[in-house]
Amino acid sequence: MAAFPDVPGPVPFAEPRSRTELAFRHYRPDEPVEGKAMRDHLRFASCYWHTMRNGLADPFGAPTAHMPWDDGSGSLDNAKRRVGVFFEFLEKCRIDRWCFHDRDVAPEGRTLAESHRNLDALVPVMKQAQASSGKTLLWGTACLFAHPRYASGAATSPSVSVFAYAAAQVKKALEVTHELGGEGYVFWGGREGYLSLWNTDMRREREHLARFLHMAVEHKRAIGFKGQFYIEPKPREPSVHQYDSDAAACLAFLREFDLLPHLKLNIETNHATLAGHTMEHELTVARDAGALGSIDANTGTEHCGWDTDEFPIDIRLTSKIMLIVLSMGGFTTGGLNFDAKRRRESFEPIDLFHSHVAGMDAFARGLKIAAAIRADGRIADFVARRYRSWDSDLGRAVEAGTTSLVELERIALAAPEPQLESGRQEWLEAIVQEYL
Ligand code: XUL
Ligand code: CO
Repeated sequence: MAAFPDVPGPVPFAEPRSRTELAFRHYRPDEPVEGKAMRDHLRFASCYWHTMRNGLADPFGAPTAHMPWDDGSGSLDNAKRRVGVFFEFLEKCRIDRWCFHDRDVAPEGRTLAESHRNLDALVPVMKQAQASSGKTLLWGTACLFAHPRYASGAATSPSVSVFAYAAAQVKKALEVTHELGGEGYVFWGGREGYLSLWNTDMRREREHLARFLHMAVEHKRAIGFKGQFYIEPKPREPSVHQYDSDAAACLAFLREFDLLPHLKLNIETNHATLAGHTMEHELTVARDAGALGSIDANTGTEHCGWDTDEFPIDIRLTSKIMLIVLSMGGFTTGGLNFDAKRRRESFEPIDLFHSHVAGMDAFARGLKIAAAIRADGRIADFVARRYRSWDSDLGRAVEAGTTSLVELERIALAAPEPQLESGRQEWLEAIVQEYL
């Protein structure tokens, strides 16, 4: 029996101003933009945790989501049934990829061995679902933050036994991701930080986290997993401070511990907001280091201070994101994973469709707007012109490191007062506005 009887087949396509309730108005998977199909630019993924496992509870109230397919038990049968529902959703929503945590798909057992067995029982079911649908795994990960044993961290726990447990969990999750043909694997350190420095040895904890990641790199090699590793920056919530607090902090950490060749960044919009940055700042920092790998596509309520994981439906945001993605030549292993949940009041199963379709259409528009801004060319030309003095002999000498303060003093003493040109910010913003 279909889990979503109200959506009989794949969500239809409609004209932008059509009154059809559920339809794609802008996303056309096969339509080319800059010579590449939209689906290959956007590489959408839906995440198992929000789509299948989030009952929409909040810190003040019970779950509200209607999930008629879910009996609420922690049984393997229930877990297996959810896989079918999820893949029916992916199919009908025209989403090509998915992401999961180990504990989203299989219940935590009473022992680690039992948890491993539970996961093993789900692997053939997920494999079969992928094979028969053609859907693929964008990335897998391990949940190292929900269970009470991780209250003080996983790879940064004061207890080496907890560290070992987390290592075992990651080993297994890596193997399962490999088995499912995953294109990547994410490390998000929800508890890898501290609640108080009074009880924390930060130096040791950061070194332990680096050791942990190096061991994961070694195990990846050992099992022949070719997927991309990502680290996902987030400053706080649940911790007061997380060691992977923003893109720049992640890059510094990776460089300090010789991990930069092995990990790229998975940047999430709402995490950028919590870090006090814009999404385009975080993406630019990562891109310029050659480390922009993938995106958790969501948004938050500005100034609210919580990771509200809302669907990204603002075309100004999606256009800015796609400008940066296009500027680096597109994703390779990464994609746009909707790490997003419906609002607590949008509790009907069909709201899963409305939310994803709205996000997908917003990104389809963002992609087209970004391509139009690039074709217009005025913004890129302006930026290139703004730096043109650096293309002179003097500029090249500074950039190449072949001059000195002594020589620059000689030049500056002989030159007239430097003249600046306008930054034209409002003119540039008005150009963007024309395309929105
Ligand atoms: C939490 C978050 C995670 C990671 C994967 O804020 O974003 O869901 O994406 O663990
Ligand atoms: Co995320």
